[in-house]
Amino acid sequence: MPRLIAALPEGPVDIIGDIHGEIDALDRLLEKLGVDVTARRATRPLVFVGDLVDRGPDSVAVVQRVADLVDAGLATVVLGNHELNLLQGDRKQGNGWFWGEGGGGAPDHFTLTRQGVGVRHLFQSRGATESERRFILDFFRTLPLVAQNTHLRVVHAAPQPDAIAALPVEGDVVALAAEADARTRAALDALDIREKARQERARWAELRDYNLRPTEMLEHVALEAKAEQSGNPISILTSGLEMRIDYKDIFYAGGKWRFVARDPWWTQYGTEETEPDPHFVVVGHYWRRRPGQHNPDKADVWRSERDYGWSGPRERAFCVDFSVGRRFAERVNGVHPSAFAGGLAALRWPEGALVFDDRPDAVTTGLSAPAALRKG
Ligand SMILES: [Mn+2]
Repeated sequence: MPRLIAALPEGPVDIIGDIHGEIDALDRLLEKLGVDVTARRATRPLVFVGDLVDRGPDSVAVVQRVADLVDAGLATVVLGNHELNLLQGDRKQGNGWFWGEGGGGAPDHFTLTRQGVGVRHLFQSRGATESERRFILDFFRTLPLVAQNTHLRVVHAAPQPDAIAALPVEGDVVALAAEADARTRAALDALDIREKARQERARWAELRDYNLRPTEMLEHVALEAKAEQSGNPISILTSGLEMRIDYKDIFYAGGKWRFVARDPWWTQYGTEETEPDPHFVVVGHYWRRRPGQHNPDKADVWRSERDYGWSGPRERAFCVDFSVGRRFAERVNGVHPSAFAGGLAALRWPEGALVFDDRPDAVTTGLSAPAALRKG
């Protein structure tokens, strides 16, 4: 069984954001970082924050590339929610490639909104073969949930101390998540919340129809979603914390109407009154936008006071996911690659420089690294 908390080297590392099947972006970024894929050489260790797969053109190639780097001793990868979905056998929007094009039931579609109308499109992703599926699952089963050293902690979504403390040294992530979910379901059943949530969903076509926006707040759906998330340390680490939202803010995402949204833990990160977390923390998952690309939609949650800056009162939290996973939709919209809003980023630690696959120059994140790590 894999160790769930991996040790990172204490020196410089490059931390790479969510890739979502964008193999060309990954290869360009690796070249910029001085990684020679063929010779299996890198200038410094790499850390991947997870969400290697789904939505983009070739998730199989991305997993193969990253697995090669791990095999060569050059990289550490933490598990993201998209990897966890595949380990759990969960068919989700954007992961139909895993079951093979045309071989896994219904074709995998997504919905774009144009002038208030949902328009369906097919994902353009290469399908996996049977042997590729086995290889991918075998690789994902080896991945930890946390990677850290004295000063730096990397998880995919929320680095909640209680969730990390709840992890055994080694364990099967799928089994641990199932045990936690069973406990949560029993607690919700004792309050009859699951049955009431089921009835609420049934009134609204299981919440799947974009054109059927519920005209009421579904309180039990919200309660259930929040409890399922916060009762499961694996879910917290891989897909963050959730909070109930007001009815006016309900939104459609991932093929469903949503009554909870991502809880912005990073705005308070590092302010614990007792034993403050000593780590700087780097995550992915939050679809951060590059400056000038913000829009008022609800998925746009991660903002920083300065462009490319760190978050929280002590500026210790950083999201390195700059939404390269939006490129599949940008292509459908006819956006030229030179104008992609989303980019694949690497954060160079401890310098705090941010390198993009599609930008010539690195930008600074204004990181004030621990004194012990600073030169001079
Ligand atoms: Mn994610």
